[in-house]
Amino acid sequence: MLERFAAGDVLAASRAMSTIERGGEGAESLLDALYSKTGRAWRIAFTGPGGAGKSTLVDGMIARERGRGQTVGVIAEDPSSPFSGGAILGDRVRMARAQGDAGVFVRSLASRGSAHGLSSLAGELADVMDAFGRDVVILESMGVGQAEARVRYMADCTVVVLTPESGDDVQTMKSGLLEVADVIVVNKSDRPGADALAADLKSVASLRGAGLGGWEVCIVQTSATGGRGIDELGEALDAHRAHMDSGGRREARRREALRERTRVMVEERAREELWRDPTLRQQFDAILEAVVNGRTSPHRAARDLIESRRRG
Ligand SMILES: Nc1nc2c(ncn2[C@@H]2O[C@H](COP(=O)(O)OP(=O)(O)O)[C@@H](O)[C@H]2O)c(=O)[nH]1
Ligand SMILES: [Mg+2]
Repeated sequence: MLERFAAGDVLAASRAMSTIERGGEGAESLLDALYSKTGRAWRIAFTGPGGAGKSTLVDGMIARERGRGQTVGVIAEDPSSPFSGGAILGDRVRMARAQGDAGVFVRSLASRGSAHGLSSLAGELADVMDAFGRDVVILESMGVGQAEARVRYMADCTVVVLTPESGDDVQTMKSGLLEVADVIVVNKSDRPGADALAADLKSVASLRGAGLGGWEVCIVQTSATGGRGIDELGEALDAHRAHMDSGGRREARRREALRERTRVMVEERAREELWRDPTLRQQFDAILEAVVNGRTSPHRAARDLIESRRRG
């Protein structure tokens, strides 16, 4: 399978992704084997509330990338994702897609309803797309909020999509948004309130100035269904990419992301290993009785348990 994968066989890539989705040891050994082939693709994450227009915008970006000869992989954590493959920007691309454009590879995952938004599975599928040789990998995930801090580690560029309807929510999480977003899109700008929201975001962004990596969040207004602002969004993404490509910023961000990913894996394994120990589980049950009966506190119980384990 790896041979056919390396030869660009789409069926092999699709199988590889199914293996990853099943998880377990099969998924791990495959990811181990593919890892050295990753790192070439440019990754862009689109996040925002359901119905904000993410898929429609991604569609526009697919068309843009195809128009300049880039191959695209899309991972959508949204079972209802309706990708037409560039219906907005031109018939040429749509036609190409209709005839089975091999340069666009879309994988939808049924949302796992995870609190983390874009799950680690999506990141691993992005690795597969990357190893498969896609030039650009686009991730679409639902939800905006605190949990989306994780999105920062998923991609080279994070696009947060909002609409005039998200106005009130935006007020409460404005600073959090500015922390994770490289580009904020105010979509559905054909509706009332869009200009005010965009102006508000712009003033907050400029007050805040450049954030991590010396980039000031870029605010773009679009009307995705009407095709308005799509070029501006594309230009903002290009500008961000050019920024990241200089001064070693891209490498620095990837290093940060890999540190986070690896850290999470070490913690998960440590936790699993801990609870696999039957002695510990017995001790836990016993000490829990003492906690319930008020003879010791949860803090003390935890301290004693770990201490006795350390002593062996
Ligand atoms: N009025 C208006 N509707 C839009 C716009 N962009 C998307 N939509 C519509 O909003 C709905 C949700 O769009 P979709 O791209 O699936 O949103 P997603 O859930 O964020 O991926 C669809 O019916 C779109 O046609 C826009 O700019 N203006
Ligand atoms: Mg969608």
